[in-house]
Amino acid sequence: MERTFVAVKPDGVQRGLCGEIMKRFEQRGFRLVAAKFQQASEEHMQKHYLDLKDKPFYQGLCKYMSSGPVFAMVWEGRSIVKLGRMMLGETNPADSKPGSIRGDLCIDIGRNIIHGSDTLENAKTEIGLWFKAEELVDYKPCSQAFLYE
Ligand code: DAT
Ligand code: MG
Repeated sequence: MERTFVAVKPDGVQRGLCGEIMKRFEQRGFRLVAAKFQQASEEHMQKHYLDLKDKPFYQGLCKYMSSGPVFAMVWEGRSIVKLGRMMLGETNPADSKPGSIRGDLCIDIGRNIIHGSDTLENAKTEIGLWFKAEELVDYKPCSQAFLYE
């Protein structure tokens, strides 16, 4: 099983889309491992997006991401890093297919409502940045035998 880090961005929170986004991960069959609602500091967002530090939009992105609350989550399931990215759609909502979260729910690349880890390695780093080990809840979901052969 893999874990990935997903966060509803300030625009998604303000637009009331946390429930819709959680619903999609739940209905796919993924297991919620951790969740927290918080306003992150700009320094925290700079660490989160460190790999983009040379991009022209980096400062604005980090400022924006710390301008309001985000809903941070860890989800678990088979191949969830890849499948989660497919559920998100492309970085630019204009390139995202209908049926994907960004393709259904947003328009602008700078207001694309959701973050999801792009590699297993980044997922591990991001989960460690946002959550303490004891915040990751270990439990046995009763649906496993009906989700996986
Ligand atoms: P993703 O969120 O799909 O992983 P990313 O990691 O390349 O995309 O970039 C992080 C965020 O930065 C992205 O969700 C929105 C913003 N962003 C990316 N490219 C941008 C651009 N060309 N102009 C403005 N914002 C951009
Ligand atoms: Mg990314």
